Amino acid sequence: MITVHHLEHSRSQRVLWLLEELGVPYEVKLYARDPVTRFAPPELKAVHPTGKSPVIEDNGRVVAETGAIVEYLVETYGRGALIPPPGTDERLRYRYWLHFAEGSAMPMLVMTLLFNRLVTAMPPEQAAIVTGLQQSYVDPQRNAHLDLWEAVLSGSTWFAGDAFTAADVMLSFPIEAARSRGGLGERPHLVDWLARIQARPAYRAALEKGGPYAYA
Ligand SMILES: N[C@@H](CCC(=O)N[C@@H](CS)C(=O)NCC(=O)O)C(=O)O
Repeated sequence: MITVHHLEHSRSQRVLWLLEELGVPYEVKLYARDPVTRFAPPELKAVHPTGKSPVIEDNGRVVAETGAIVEYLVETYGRGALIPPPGTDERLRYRYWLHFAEGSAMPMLVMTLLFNRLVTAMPPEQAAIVTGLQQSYVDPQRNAHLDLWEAVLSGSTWFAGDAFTAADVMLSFPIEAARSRGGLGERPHLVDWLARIQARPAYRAALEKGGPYAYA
C-alpha cells in the first residue's frame, strides 16, 4: 500500500487527488504545520532529508518532489490514463505544464507570500523597498502566468488539450494559491477550469482524506 506523507494545507493535496483519479489505494500520514512558523514538523526529516511534503513510500521506495511523484504514479499505475500518447503535441504540452507548475509558477507565489509577510513586519521605509520589488517584478510575472493560463484555456478544455490529464492536477495548487494571493481577476476560462476541477468526485474524495486544506 502506498503511504503519502501529507502536510496539511499544502501542495501535497495534489498527490491524494491523483491517487483518487487513478483509483489506487493509499494511506495518508498527516502532519500538522507549526502554528507559528507554518513549517513542517521535524518528523518529516526522518522520511526525506528535505523535510518537505509530499513524499510517498511505495514498495520500499521513497519518492519526493511532486512532479517526480506524479510522473512515477502515472507511469507505474496509470496504464495510459491521465497522460497523452507519446509523440503527440498534447504529450509535449503535458510535459511543459507538469514542469511549469513547480518550476515557474510556484516561485512567484512563494515570493508573493513571503513579501506580503515581510511588508507587514518591517518599518515603513524598508517595507517600501519590498513593495517596490513586488510591484516591479513579482506581480507582473504572476499576472503574466495568469494571462497565459487564461489564453490556453480559451483554446482547449484542459491544459494539455481536450482530455483531463495529470498536468491539470499539477497546476491545481499554483492556481488555487494564486487565487488566494491576489486573485484570478477577470479570467473566466481560468475561473471555470478551477470550478470544474474542484467539482470532480476524486478531488472531493481527496479533500475528505487529506484533512485541512485552505485553498479548496
Ligand atoms: N517543489 C517541492 C516543494 C515542496 C515544499 O516546499 N513543500 C511544502 C508544502 S506546501 C512544505 O513541505 N513546507 C513546509 C516547510 O517548508 O517546512 C515539491 O513540489 O514537492
